[in-house]
Amino acid sequence: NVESSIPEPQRDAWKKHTKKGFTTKDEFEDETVRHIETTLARSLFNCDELAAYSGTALAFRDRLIVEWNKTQQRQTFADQKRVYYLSLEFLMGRALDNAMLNVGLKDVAKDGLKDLGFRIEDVISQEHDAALGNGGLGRLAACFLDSLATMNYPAWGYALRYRYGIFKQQIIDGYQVEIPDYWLDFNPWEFPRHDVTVEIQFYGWVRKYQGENGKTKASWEGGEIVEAVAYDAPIPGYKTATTNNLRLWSSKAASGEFDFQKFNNGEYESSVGDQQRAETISAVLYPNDNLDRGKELRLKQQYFWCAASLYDIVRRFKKSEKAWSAFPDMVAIQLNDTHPTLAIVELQRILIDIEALEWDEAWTIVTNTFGYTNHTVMPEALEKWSVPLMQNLLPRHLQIIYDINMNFLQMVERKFPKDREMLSRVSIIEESQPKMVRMAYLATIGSHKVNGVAELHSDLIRTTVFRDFVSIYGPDKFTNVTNGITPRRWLHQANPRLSELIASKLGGYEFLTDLTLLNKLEQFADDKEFKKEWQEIKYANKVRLAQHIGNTTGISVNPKALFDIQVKRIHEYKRQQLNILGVIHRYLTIKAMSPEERKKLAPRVSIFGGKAAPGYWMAKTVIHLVCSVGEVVNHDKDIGDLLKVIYIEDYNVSKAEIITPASDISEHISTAGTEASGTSNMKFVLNGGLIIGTCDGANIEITREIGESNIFLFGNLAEDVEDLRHAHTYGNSFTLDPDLSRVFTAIRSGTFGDAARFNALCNSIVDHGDYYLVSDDFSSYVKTQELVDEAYKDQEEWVAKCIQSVSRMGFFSSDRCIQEYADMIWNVEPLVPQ
Ligand code: B1H
Ligand code: IMP
Repeated sequence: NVESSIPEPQRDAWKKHTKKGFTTKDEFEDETVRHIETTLARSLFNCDELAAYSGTALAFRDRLIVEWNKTQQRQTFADQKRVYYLSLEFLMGRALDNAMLNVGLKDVAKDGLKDLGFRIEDVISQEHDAALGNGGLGRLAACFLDSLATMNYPAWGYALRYRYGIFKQQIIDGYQVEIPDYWLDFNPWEFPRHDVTVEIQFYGWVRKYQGENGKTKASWEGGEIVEAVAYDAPIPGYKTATTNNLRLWSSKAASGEFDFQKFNNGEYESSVGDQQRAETISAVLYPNDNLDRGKELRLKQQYFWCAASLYDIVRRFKKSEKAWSAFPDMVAIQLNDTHPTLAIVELQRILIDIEALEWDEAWTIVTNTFGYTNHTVMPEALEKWSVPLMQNLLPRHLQIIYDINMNFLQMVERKFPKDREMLSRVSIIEESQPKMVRMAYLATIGSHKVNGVAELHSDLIRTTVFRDFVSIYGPDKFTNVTNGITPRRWLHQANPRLSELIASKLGGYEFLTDLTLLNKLEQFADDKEFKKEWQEIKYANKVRLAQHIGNTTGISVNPKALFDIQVKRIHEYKRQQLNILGVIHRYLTIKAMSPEERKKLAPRVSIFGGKAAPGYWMAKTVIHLVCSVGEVVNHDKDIGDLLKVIYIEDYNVSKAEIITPASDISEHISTAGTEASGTSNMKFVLNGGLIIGTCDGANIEITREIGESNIFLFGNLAEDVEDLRHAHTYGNSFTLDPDLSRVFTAIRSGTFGDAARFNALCNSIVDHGDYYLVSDDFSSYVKTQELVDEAYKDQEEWVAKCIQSVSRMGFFSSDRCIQEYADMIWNVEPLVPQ
């Protein structure tokens, strides 16, 4: 019963002309030149690298879209349960290289481009990153899309089509400067669907009326309408025909009569004003990682996106003409953090207000449909929305939230009679001034499963934020799915030579879709020849990074030195300050050494990178300190190659693909209990680098998998953090480690300039409670770094550790995560193309 706009007799003609897409070099060149000449109106005489990129991308896009169409058809015919991944962030990075590798035509493109006069690397690097995310949470969503398609799950991603992604970072005189990231000038990867639009309502009021059989009904009326337009991006699976869809919503003014009338009346400015206000909704990604600022526009973004996505999902469900009770058998919606929690309320509203279901029947459908992933326990990141704000913007939703809360609290009261404190603790509404809606509670109450993203994190949420909910619902509602990464992008694409070396030993590339096969590498950890090749590849990757550093900073670094890398968002909990204080300690120690002693040292390059949220003063101070230390150290004749301090500007996905394969040691040193998982830790180990880290997030499981002797762990444990903080605040003495004290003295005396600003950083540790326990972990950090120096001197042993670690990383594939979500939470089956 699948509809088609083409009548049966004409379909054969149609099918005859359906394109299959190129497969040979000749066909590739044909398509590329055609696009350059006709789509782009360029020629032999003015085709630059950007035009070559555009033509190549369009040729691959055509190919993807053939498979995309077939996949959508196949999924429509199969009419089975689909997964919908709702995430405000998808940090996709570049698409062309990924598309080439996934359809298995990179070599064809390489040869074809060579024929046409271009180097494939230069063409690939023309692409602007799709940077619709802040960091780990957004990149996780991107890895999940890759795994979902590769494993043939019928799955959709839903997000916003921000006109501006995460800002571009410039470092000017050692300070971060933010530049808007306008990325849509030429984006061959998206398809505007001007026929797929949804009208989204805001503000207005609720009208109560008598429905059939005398029941009171509610209807949301008035207010204003904004239109959501769909833009689709194809998501190709690796070596499969499955090509899923990422649907991004863009906002524009509804083409209603209201505007038209204003326009007719000559109120041009005001009619344009309405339009601009509408377009503002999807204009920009909020650049905060792990921080909730409670802005009205952000709430508008959330509702706009949730409502458009749900409309689409419900429409698709309705096409199969099943009973509403079958909804959860056809639809699984995963909430990536609390940002899409309004989807729960919106589905309940659709079911009771529009589809006229009874509350309980609707609520059963809703809770069986949603799953919620929590990504943080940091109090400042837990979303809360002010009740007055919500009352104004979404009056009907607020009522529904109150009803959800009342039903929930009545259930709790039955279970724990007279425990009033429990009621106020678990209420969705926080009785503050103003009252606040606690989104994590709403998400938990409205979902059938809640998961954390690493074992420690999942344990922590069960014992802290959701402690009461565990006693209310029982422990089974709360589970763990440890994060993972896609080996296609983070090994094969980023580190092609290592991937090839591994394939040569394992007899093929099957490990890219079954990462546990890496365990067969372990037998080569003592193989001299293999180790030599392994080292050569690492060295070549370091040379590549050294070139990038040279080109962008003008500083030349020795690729033979130990590369020590910390790249991630700048945040106090991630403790880049601990790293730079350790670097200063190293610098002062080298300065105090005799030339003989210096000769015994292993040269090091300390590499930092990452963005600070524009309003996060302390994070920006850390960037400034790193750059200022670099200024001094890198020009100190006593130091030479022994220590270099580098800040890599504008860290993003495509830079990560250069940086990750080049690391000897990387730093994952968050205060224990603060980093929910971390995913770059997995990427670095998978690329043959070792890590120094705290017992936090996924570091713990990485240790369990690769073995304690292959990781440099240090610092206090999560279970001791609270006592240590208490001691800082209420203890009577604060004794600073003498080494750390020496570092502070150097900073405060102006060795690195800007003493006033850096004093504040020192004071946050010495005078203001040292919330992130830098002083508590400093000495064990420094000692562990000395162990790293020692270990690096024995290269034979070091490489053996790296190989052994890589061979044991199979668990951290995002394919394994998706399998766990599919089995434990979504209950969906793959649809394998024939
Ligand atoms: C993570 C966020 C986050 N957790 C709020 N929470 C945001 C919260 O814009 N906001 O309001 C944006 C991002 N991001 C990260 O998720 C964790 O810190 C990492 O430890 C984890 O690896 C990652 C993926 O699970
Ligand atoms: P949706 O599920 O209605 O959003 O459809 C997604 C895509 O699947 C559409 O854009 C179509 O290209 C394709 N599609 C949906 N229904 C059919 C069908 O009945 N036959 C063929 N393709 C379909």
